[in-house]
Amino acid sequence: MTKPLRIGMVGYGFMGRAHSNAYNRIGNFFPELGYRPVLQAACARDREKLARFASTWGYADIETDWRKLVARPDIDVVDICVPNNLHKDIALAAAANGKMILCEKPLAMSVAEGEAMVEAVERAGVPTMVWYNYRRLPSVSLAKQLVDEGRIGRPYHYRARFLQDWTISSDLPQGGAALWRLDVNAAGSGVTGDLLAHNIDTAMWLNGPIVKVMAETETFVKQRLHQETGKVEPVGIDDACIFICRFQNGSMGVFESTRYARGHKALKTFELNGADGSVMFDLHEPEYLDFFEYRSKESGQKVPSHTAGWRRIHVTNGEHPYMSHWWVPGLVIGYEHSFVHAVADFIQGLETGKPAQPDFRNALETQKVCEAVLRSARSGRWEETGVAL
Ligand code: SOE
Repeated sequence: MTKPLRIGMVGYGFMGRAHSNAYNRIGNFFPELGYRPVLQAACARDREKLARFASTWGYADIETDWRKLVARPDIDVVDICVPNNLHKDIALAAAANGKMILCEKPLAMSVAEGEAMVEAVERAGVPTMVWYNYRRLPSVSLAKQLVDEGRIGRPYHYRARFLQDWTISSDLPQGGAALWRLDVNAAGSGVTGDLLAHNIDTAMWLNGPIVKVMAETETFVKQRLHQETGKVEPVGIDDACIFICRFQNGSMGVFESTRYARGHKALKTFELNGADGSVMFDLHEPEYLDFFEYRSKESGQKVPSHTAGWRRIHVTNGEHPYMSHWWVPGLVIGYEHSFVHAVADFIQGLETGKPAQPDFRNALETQKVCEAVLRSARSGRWEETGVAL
């Protein structure tokens, strides 16, 4: 018997749509799951826009006050898809009402806020998950499988980039509906929390804890019109961030993120190089994982140099992570499916009692790295992350 999982969605922006789409798809493609999301109510302040969102995606009801939404007895899961400065208060109230919580990344504005959230949900004993969706692309999950199978061997290097160009114009205001990501009071940070957090989450999932970091940040446009105050105000976010780091396993990392890489909309890549092999991923071609096998795991032998080479694995067949749920081998899926997989994993966690990751506690570790990165950019020194995975 499939049980309903009644969703209370807070927010209706880009992520509200991505998550709602995932809830709507899951029953068709993962019919074996024991819970089926029901779009019970959506919540935002603008009633007219909210009503349009609710009818587009199929929410049965609307609320204009999140405090009412999180207290409703007909809601099982609160999904937080609003600017980062609201995550903590909504999560604390949802936990106090015994709700499960799905929260957009990054977990919080700061480690202190994140710790309060972890404490609240663990005290309430409610399942949680943070939407670090890129883990759930089949090719990224395959990279994890190859690492876990020991095909990379001793890791030496990790490198990751997330490059965009949408904030270059100094005419772009900060604050308000779509542009809260430029307002430090709403976002907490710039590319570090918004883009690098994704890369850090994937990196620590694949390659273990990051223990220390050394960073540089830059804010290229120093002031912008603030849409809420109507005044030109200083820009408090990092427009670009580069950092180097050490992983606990001894490997070295290099990360770069910017919203000023002219021409790049979402160049997101990572690479892990080890003694026995390497993997490379590029979001522009999400259905591929590039793999170099130096030593065959099966034979234990070095692959002969004249046949060794980078192999493009087309991650589309039923043996690849998640793919048996979709089409026939050779046919591709994309970005939106990573969110469907996140819902599937969360539900599976409810069924098995083995919580889907990253839960709030796990996502707090990414928050610690982000905070250490920003600290290092200010201090000009190496900073310990305090990550305890
Ligand atoms: C920013 O442009 C953004 O939408 C992030 O907020 C998302 O987390 C990222 O996946 C894509 O870029």
